[in-house]
Amino acid sequence: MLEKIKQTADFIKNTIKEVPDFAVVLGSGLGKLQDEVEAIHVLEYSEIPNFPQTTVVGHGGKLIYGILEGKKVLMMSGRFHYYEGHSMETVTFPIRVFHLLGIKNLILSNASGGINQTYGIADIIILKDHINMMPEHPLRGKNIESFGPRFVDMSEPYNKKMIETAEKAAAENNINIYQGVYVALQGPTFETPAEYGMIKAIGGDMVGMSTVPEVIVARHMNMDVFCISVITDLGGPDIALSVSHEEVLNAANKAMPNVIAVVKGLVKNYQ
Ligand code: R1P
Repeated sequence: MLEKIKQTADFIKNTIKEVPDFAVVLGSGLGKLQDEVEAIHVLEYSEIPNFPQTTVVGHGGKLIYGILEGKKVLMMSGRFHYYEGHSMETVTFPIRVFHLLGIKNLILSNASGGINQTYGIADIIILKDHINMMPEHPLRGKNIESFGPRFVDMSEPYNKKMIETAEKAAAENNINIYQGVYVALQGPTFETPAEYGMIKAIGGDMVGMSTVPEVIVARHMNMDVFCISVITDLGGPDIALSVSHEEVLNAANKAMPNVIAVVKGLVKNYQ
């Protein structure tokens, strides 16, 4: 795998020829953020060696390099999920590549189901922590010391300074924003009411099927990580609301102006 990661990083390096300040991963239905980037290079995943293809609606399949708020960003429009059948190595492959490109800051985004009763549809939440309930750990197997240590500190999975910077951007734009704990499950089923009850009981504010493997691998390599989540559906132990992926995409779309304002403010002001 290491050889493949190097090969992919070399290919991207030869194209963009600069070290981006930030890598950004776009979650379900959050693709509009890419329109904010003054694109310099757009690479289809299909033309990048070793890059998997996206299979989920609402996830593009493009790597965009360009300028956002005066900063160099490499934006991944479309991510890979474990439930698609990928191994954890494949799910987190782009994060390893970002590291070899010299990128230090990672901004993630996702669509999630809200359990915290103060949340409403299309609210935006900054991840302050997570609970990993995925069936496989992305760092299982032989450790590659050049990436990071065998045992990884996770006392600050989400960078406090990035959170503060994003909070300020939200306040300046009069955007109501929360901080919450994200619970990662395998999917692809949405949660049953009893599962929502469990997530609430263990301290989760929201639930989704991505992100956490990417965070773990990024922290393994000591990257600074930030994640913003859009509440696209609501659930709870006593609430049986049906949900579809289409509704998820619609709610994500509704939240886009706020997501864009917060991410732009973060990119602009985080040093
Ligand atoms: C379900 O609608 C999909 O949306 C979320 C869930 O994890 C699942 O993949 O996608 P992202 O986490 O990629 O935003």
